[in-house]
Amino acid sequence: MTEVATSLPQAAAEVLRANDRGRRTVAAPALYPHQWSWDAAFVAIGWATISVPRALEEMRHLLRGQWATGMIPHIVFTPEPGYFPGPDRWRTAGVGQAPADVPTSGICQPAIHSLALSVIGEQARRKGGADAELFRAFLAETFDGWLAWHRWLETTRSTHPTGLVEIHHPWESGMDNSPRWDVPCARIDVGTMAPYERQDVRHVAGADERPADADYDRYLWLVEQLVSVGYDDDAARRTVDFRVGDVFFTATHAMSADLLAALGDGIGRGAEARKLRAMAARARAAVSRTADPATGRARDFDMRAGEWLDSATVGGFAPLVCGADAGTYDALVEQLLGPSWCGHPALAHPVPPTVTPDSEAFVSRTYWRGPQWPVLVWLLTWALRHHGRRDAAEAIGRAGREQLGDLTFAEYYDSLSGQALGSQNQSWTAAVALAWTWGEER
Ligand code: 2M8
Repeated sequence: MTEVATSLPQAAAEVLRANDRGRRTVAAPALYPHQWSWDAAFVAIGWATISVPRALEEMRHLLRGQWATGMIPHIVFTPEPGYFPGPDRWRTAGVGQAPADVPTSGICQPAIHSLALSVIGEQARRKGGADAELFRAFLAETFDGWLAWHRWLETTRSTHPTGLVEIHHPWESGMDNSPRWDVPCARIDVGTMAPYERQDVRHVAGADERPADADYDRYLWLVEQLVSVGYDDDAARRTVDFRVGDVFFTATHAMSADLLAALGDGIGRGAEARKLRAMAARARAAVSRTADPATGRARDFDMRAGEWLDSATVGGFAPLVCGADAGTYDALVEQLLGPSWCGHPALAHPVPPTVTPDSEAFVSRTYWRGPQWPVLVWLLTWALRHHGRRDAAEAIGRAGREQLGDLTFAEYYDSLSGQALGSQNQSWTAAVALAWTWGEER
C-alpha cells in the first residue's frame, strides 16, 4: 500500500499553526518575526478557512497598530528578535500620530484589508451561527478603523493630480526592489547615517535571493528622511527623495474600498458606503489614466521627476485587481495569459512572474525582480474571478496550486528552475494554499 501523502491544505494549516503566536501570526518563522500589514490580511484569509474567530483576531491585532491619521503601519512589532530594521531604527515612539503603546514602523503597505474582511465574511456566513454573529459584531466595532484607513489614503496620499496613491518608500509598495522603482531609486542621494547590519541575508540560502546592499542603504536613508520630519505627511512630500504614484497600491485601495462599501451596507452604514464607492471610483479612474499606449499595461508615476515609469512588471496588471472597462480588462487578461507572462515557454510553472523573462531587468531568483510570488498569483486569481473571468482564474489557480505541491510554502519561487526561495513556511503562502482549496470547493 502506498502511504497517503499529506494534503496541501493539511500541510498549509500546519504552517499557520506553527507560525501562530496567539493573537497574531509571524509573517515567516525566522526572516519576518513580526506582523506585516498586507501579510496579515492574506494570513487572515487563510485562517478563515480554519477558524473565523482566529481570522478576526489577526485583523484586530493589526488594527491595534493603526495611527491617529488612519494609516495602518506596515509592521506591528512584537518582542521577537532577529529582524532589521526594528523599532529603534524607525523611532516612531513618541511620534504624535503613532499609537502610544504599540511599536510600529512609520510607513504603510497595499490596502488588501477589506478584501480579507470580505472573504472572512463569506466564510462566516457560510458557517452561520456564532461565526456569523461574531463577524457582524467585529465589523460593526472596527468599521470606522478600516474606513479611516481608506480616507487617509484618499485625503493624504492621493493629492497629486494623477490621483494615484503616493508612496514614500519602496517598502510601501510591498514589491521592495522591483524594477518599477529602479529609476526613482537611482535618484536617492544617500546621506550620512548610523551604521547597520543586515539580518535578512542570514535567513536565506543565498544573498542573491534578497535585495542588494545598495538597495538597503537607500531603504535606510529614506527611513532617516521620514524620521527627520517626524513622519508628517505634508513635510514628507517636500522632503523625501522617493515620491512615487504607485498604480498597484491605488488598485488595491479602489478594490478594497468597494468591498468595504458592500460590507458597510450590510450593517447600516449606507452613507459611509456611498463615500467609499466614490473613493473607489476616483482611484479606479486614476488607474485607468496610467495605461501605457505602447503596451496597454498600467504605469507608476515618478512625482519627483514628473515622469511616467515604464517597466515590464506584474504591477502593470493593476487594472485586473480594481476592474476596468471590458475592452481593457480582456486585453490585459489576454496579455497576462500570453507568451511574455504566464505562457512564457521558459517558465517552470505557468503563473505570472513578477517581471517578464523578456525584460532586461528580469532575474529569475532575485526577490521582486523575476520570481513568482504565490500570494500575488492568488490575488490575481481572486480578482479575475471577482471580475467575471473564472476561466482565466481557474487556469492560473490550477498552476499556482501545483507550484505549491512541494509543500515548502516558500516566500517565492525561481520562475525558470522552480526552486523554492526566500523563507520557507512563509505564512501568506500557506494562507493562499488554503484560500485556493476553499475557492475551488465553492
Ligand atoms: C518583504 O518586505 C520586508 C520589508 O517590509 C523585508 O524585506 O524586510 C516584502 O516582500 C513585503 O511585501 C512583505 O510584506 C514582507 C513580509 O513578508 O517582506
